[in-house]
Amino acid sequence: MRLLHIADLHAGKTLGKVSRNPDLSYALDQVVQFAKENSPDLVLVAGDVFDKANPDNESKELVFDFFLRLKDLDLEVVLISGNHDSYDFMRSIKKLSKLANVHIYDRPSREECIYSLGDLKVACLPYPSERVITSASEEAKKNYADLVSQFITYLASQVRGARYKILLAHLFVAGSRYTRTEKEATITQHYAVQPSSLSDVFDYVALGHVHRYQRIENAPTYAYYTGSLYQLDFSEAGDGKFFNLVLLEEGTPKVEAVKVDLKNPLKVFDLRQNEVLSRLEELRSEEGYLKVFVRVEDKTSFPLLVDNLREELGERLIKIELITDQVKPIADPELHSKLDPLDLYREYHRTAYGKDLPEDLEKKFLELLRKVEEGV
Ligand SMILES: [Mn+2]
Repeated sequence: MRLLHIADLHAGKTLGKVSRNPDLSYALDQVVQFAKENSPDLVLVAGDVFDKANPDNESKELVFDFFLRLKDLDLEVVLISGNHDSYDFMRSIKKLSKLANVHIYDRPSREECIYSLGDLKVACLPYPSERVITSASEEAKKNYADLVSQFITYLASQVRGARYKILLAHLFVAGSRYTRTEKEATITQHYAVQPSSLSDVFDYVALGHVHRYQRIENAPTYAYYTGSLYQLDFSEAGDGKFFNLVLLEEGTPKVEAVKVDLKNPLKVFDLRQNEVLSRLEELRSEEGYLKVFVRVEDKTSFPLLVDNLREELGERLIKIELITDQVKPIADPELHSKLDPLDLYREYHRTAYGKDLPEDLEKKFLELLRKVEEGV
């Protein structure tokens, strides 16, 4: 049995004013071409199909065309919602998508969670939002990660007896290395599911959510994030992009990472003000989209410099950020994003107002954070 595992398409993603749909389209062409040449039995799509809860028409057309091209190859597709997808939107296209052999699991459900194909059973865990996972459990007092773990145990019990068993899930597993584009609040430790929760009942765990390709080393089975299909924003600059071909046979599965060619690689440059002009030629010859940090020594000439860069690089220049002594860049963005949002806010409050965050403000902040989390 051969499976393709892809994740985090984020159709409708923009970078500044630039649509990334051409980048996605270019990546999906490669998935279709690979499927044509390798004839898998099934494609697993591990969530975040759309970047926004209400996808624009162009993004819908791109995704639906992808479905139809896979159908033309006689492929079955199993797809789950990610945290960027709207449960209700995914539900609204569920029945129609079935005509294209695309089987959508729009929200976590104990009743509708298993997809079967011959000897294979796929247990589906769409992004478990706190609201849904709490109401899906009899023991609402447990913490989020425990509830998700319990849900996975339930899913494992539902696939027993099948020859091949897969878990398809959109969630954050503790210890995985992430970039900054997964939506900050969903990747904090409160939401981290332990690798040990990924039951060894499953032959393979197809994960979505974290955008960097990786195997979960401490999991009791073969568990992979395949990551986003193209570099979504500058925190992913330099990252290689992949999807997996998984061969299930007796014994251990064989996993092959298939590298995706990028239409517009993202690049970050960090320049001193006085070297900008001398390096213009180099910047001009770069392909893809650019972000340029300029370390400013003389603020008065900065506007002219910006004009110059924009004129030379056109729309490939997505962002210019100036760095002065007053505003220091964050030295290690990864380190910073590992902090809990509440900790970051507390730190901000201390720096900005010189005192600790008052209790009522903390309460209000957590309330808002929860609303953002649940996409209200
Ligand atoms: Mn994502």
